[in-house]
Parts: sequence; structure tokens; C-alpha cells
Amino acid sequence: MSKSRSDLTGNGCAPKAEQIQRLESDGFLLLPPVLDADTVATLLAVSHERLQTIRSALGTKEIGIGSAAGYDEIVQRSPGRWDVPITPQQFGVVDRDMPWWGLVSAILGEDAEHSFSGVVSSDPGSPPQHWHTDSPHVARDHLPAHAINVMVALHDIPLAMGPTECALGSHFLSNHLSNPSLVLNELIYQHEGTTPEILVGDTETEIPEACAQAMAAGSCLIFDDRLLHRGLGNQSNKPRHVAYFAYRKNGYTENTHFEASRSVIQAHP
Ligand SMILES: O=C(O)CCC(=O)C(=O)O
Repeated sequence: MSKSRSDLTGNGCAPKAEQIQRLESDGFLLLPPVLDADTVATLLAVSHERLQTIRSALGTKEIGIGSAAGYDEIVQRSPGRWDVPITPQQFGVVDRDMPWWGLVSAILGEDAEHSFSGVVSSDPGSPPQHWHTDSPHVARDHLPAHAINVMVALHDIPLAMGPTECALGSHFLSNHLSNPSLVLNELIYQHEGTTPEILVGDTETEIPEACAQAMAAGSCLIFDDRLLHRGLGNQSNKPRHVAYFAYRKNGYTENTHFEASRSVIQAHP
């Protein structure tokens, strides 16, 4: 099943300049449902099936927190929060045909590449993550984004179920190359000391505002990889599922997202 190409405004035009500007200035953009119910249902069904296969292959095998402690097929991003990679083909979609491609390519270029996709599922009762960025700045000066993440709600996600929280404009402040008080590994790997406050230290700069909103099924949160964000705790009694599609500028090859060198499928019990 591959959806025909459409855009965020639904009228066949390029993404609105206002959306591009918002993404560049705030570092994120929450869009109302851009996927139809059938597509959301397919993404959710594929996610369920893959989660079940991989979590049962994992069984009681040890797995730590973070990408290096995980497996090719599953990473525990924080306690009870599971990242299971799923390719666009496995999802039954074409990454460039997704409704956000116009916006993503306006920022990363028409030759941008799909880098990762999958589902992040948080168990009932799982705690909030520590604030983190997904990849580091690449220059001392503030450059346009080199990577963009799209998180798609696969069902309604009220606040109590823990949507992703973003620190407004924090991509301008998370540059460890221009701010030596920031420790790169404490930004990109989750660290309890990393907060919006540490980005400004004792300067006059305003602390980036933490923003989290409930998400309706099919809506998506699009954010710059350098933005400080975190998944909130799931206080509901159901798992929370978001699909993600990540894109990078052509030529950007850093990968701190998946660093495992073992397979849970091939591992011996
Ligand atoms: O679960 C979420 O909402 C966000 C997950 C995330 O940012 C991560 O694991 O890197």
C-alpha cells in the first residue's frame, strides 16, 4: 500500500512558508492529522506485529538502556520505552510520498535521504525520558537543520499517555561547539543533568519553554534533530505507539541512533 503524494495543506501546493519558518524558528511543528485513518491503521498494525515478534524474540534476554546496549532490531530508549526499526517498505509506504516530504525537502533539500524509521512504544507506567537531542551540531555557527524527525501518533495520545515534549527554540542553544559548558555525550545520550536550564547556564538568555500537547491519531510532530526533547511518562494503562520517519541531508552520515552490533533474532537463548 503506497499512498499518493500529497502535502501538508491538502491542496496540492508546496508546504506553507509559515510552516517552514515555524520549524526553523521553534525547532518543531505539531501538525493536525495529515494521514488518513486507513494509513494510520496500517502503520499501527505493522507496528503491533513487529513489536510482538521482536519482543518475544527478546524474551528475558538482557538489554540495557540506549542504542549501544540494544540489538539491531530493538533498543530500549529509557525504561519501558522500546524503539523497533521498521523500514518504509515494511510499513507499506514510500518515504518521499508521505505528506511531510514537501516540508522536509524544503529544509533538507530535494536530495535528502530517509535515514531511519520505526515505532517507539512506551509501556504503561514507563517514566519520562531525560531531555536529549538526537544528533549534534556540526559547526560552531548555527546552520540549517541537517536532520529532521517526524513522529506520527498511531492513536490518540492524551497528555497522560506521554507525547513527546519539546524545548522551544532549544536547537539554537544546544551547540556544544559554540558553548563549551555543554558536554556532547550528555546531550545526545540521555543524562539526568540535561535540562532546558543548562542550555542557558547563568546567562540572561531565557530558558527554553517546555511544550507538550496531546496528539490526535495521524497527527505528527516534526522536529530538528538538534532540538532538546523527551518522551513523557505513560501514566495510562495502555501502551503508547508513535511511528517515526527520520530524514537527513544528503552526505550527513553520523549515526548515534543505532549502535548495536548484535541481532536478537540470531542470538542464542
Ligand atoms: O518516546 C518519545 O516520545 C520520544 C522518544 C525519543 O525521543 C527517543 O527515544 O530518542
